Order: sequence, then C-alpha cells, then structure tokens
Amino acid sequence: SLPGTIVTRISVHDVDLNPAFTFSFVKENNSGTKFAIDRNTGVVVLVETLDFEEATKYELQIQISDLLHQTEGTLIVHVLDINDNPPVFSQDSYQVTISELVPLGHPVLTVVATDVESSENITYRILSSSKMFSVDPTNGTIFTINPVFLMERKSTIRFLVEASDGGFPDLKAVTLVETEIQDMNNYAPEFAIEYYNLSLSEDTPVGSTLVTFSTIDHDWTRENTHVEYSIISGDISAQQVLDYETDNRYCLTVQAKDK
Ligand SMILES: [Ca+2]
Ligand SMILES: [Ca+2]
Ligand SMILES: [Ca+2]
Ligand SMILES: [Ca+2]
Repeated sequence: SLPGTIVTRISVHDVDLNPAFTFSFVKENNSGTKFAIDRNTGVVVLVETLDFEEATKYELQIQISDLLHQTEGTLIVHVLDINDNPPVFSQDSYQVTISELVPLGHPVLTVVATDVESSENITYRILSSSKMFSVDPTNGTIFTINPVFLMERKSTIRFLVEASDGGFPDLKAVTLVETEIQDMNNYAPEFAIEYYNLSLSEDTPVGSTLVTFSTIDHDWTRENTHVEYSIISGDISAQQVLDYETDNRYCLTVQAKDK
C-alpha cells in the first residue's frame, strides 16, 4: 500500500459521556517509522511503504487516555506478500568451453536464478533461437541438441537465457551465456591430387622446384590444420643430377602430417 493509506481507526468505548481521548503509540514499542496515529481521532495511517521481505507483521502498542485513566491495546498489522522482486541469476554472464565433439544431450552448464519470494517456481528459457542448445526449463541445465561440429565455424556462441519467477506479475531476469567451441583435430589433411605425374628433363638443375603440394584440412584452427610434408619412401637419391640412362623413373611417397 502507498503511504497515506488509512490502516484502521481505533474505536473506544467509555461509559462516561463525551470523553476526550488521546491516542499514541507506546514509546518503547518500535513500530519503526512505518505508521502514525492521529492523537485525536485514533486513525492509524501508513507513512512508509511496507515490504514483506523486510517484515511480515507489525505489533503496534497503542495507548489511549482520557485525562484520568489510560489503557493499552495492540494493533497487529499483517503484511501481504506481492511479487515485487524479480529473480536474480547467480552470475551476470556464464562462460564455458566445450569440445566440438560433445555428444548430443551433453550437459554444458547449469544457470541458477533465485527469488526472494519463491525460487521453486522459476522457469528458464533460451531467448535467442538456438539450433544447438536447449535449456531444461525447471533446473536451468543447458545441453546440446545438435552436433556442435556441424555448426558454422565460430569459436564462440552467445545466447541469452531468461528466468521467470512465475508470480503475478511475472517478473524476469536475463543472463548471457558464452560458449567457446574447441576445435578438435578430427580431420587428417587430404591431398588435392592423389597422384602427381611429373616429366623432367635430365638436365634439370639441382635445387629446382618441381611441384608444390597442397592439402585440405577440414579442421578450422591453425594448430589443427598446420601441415608438415616429408618424403617417407622412394628413390630419394634424386638429390643428385638426373641421368636418363641410369634411371628414367622415380617414385616417391609424400606424407602430409597435421601435427
Ligand atoms: Ca514481495
Ligand atoms: Ca519474485
Ligand atoms: Ca586436422
Ligand atoms: Ca575439428
């Protein structure tokens, strides 16, 4: 209720005729500064907004006197709870790192919101349309609903999660979830061409560039696509001068290795 609201009017019976009463709060009684009483009429007025989360009940000791006699009474004010506090997330934002190979349904992290009125009715939902993640509405656990490695090659995926307290009115809070996707080295490099056929003249100078290999690696981080080449078998004596009459064919196996 707003300040100024009349809480009640204290009524008094006195067998004497036409007595003049004065009303007051008993001094040592600590009703705070929430209430005031009109000395002459006994009207109790609210002077500050109440808060159920601060106090659920007030006991006001009221003194009534008619010059000769005085008496005391107690006014008990019960404060009714309204939903005036939104839920609060335990963190403004949440960060988590997951492997791109996490299985479907894998719990990624759990977001937690609490509410001073009631944490039990809090429900969670993901605000941004997410093809990859879903949240358990009752416990805030975020899990994968699609294979992560199929998603666009973004290293961080951000989305918002909302908590509703289910009260009236329904109050909400929002938090940011940042998911860093870790590239795993799950692809080997592949040569663009499987067989290379070269024809060289026997007077090709030593040190000539004969061919430059290239490979494709479907991973997407530098560390998982860095390729080193080496000749692993074949007639590597060809570092000398070629001679058609000695050998007219060389066969080399080249390996591309990504780590
Ligand atoms: Ca409340
Ligand atoms: Ca609430
Ligand atoms: Ca790779
Ligand atoms: Ca990968």
